[in-house]
Amino acid sequence: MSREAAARGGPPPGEPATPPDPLVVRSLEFLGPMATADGWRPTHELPEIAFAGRSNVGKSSLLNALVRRKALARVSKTPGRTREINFFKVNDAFVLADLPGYGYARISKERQAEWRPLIEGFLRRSPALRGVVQLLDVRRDPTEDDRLMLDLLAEIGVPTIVCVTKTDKLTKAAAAARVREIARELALDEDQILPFSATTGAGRDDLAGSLMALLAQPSWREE
Ligand SMILES: Nc1nc2c(ncn2[C@@H]2O[C@H](COP(=O)(O)OP(=O)(O)OP(=O)(O)O)[C@@H](O)[C@H]2O)c(=O)[nH]1
Ligand SMILES: [Mg+2]
Repeated sequence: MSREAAARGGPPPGEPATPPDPLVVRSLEFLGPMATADGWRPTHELPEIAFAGRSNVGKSSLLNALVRRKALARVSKTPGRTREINFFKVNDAFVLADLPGYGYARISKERQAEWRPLIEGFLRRSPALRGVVQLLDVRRDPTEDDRLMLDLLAEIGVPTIVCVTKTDKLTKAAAAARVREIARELALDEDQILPFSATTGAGRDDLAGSLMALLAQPSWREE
């Protein structure tokens, strides 16, 4: 907005007002990885938000889009590679945790089940955890692992935001139809699901706004 427009209290007639960015990133720091349920993890006093989803669903890409960095979190062409929980501190105010992806079909059953103790241990024991963003691919039906994960989140009682990724792969109408379908399959309300694309940035500000609102609430663990 120009200085003149600001002085008038708004944009010129006919020009849409740009809403303020809910998350302006001033500083970012990689805090390190947690590799096992009882292993090292960064200690801090800040609230944490974790990002969960099937391998290759786009967790690292979503994190990068959220903080507007090209390569904060590693984006893999080879799914199933991230075996640790990676922690990133934002604005000295909160911490984002990139969880390892689950359910990659081409790794052994044994390694497929590896995610459970690490992710479950983290979710149950991290004192600062304030919420989880659960990612689902807009083009796919939720898998058995997705349901296990959502059941686990519900059982623990952590506030959860469901985000459908890669909406750029479908037309607007097809994406909206898929959101309705996924909501029906998971018995969720349609407006509990946030559409997102790391490629176009669609949904980035909505997600950022939801996260800031979540972070502003008292921890559900202390209720
Ligand atoms: N078109 C499109 N491609 C995407 C989007 N998000 C991620 N991808 C692609 O999907 C692949 C996997 O993305 P990642 O962000 O590495 O997925 P991840 O969930 O972190 O995967 P793991 O770490 O293996 O669990 C990459 O090739 C990305 O470029 C999106 O919004 N649109
Ligand atoms: Mg990743």
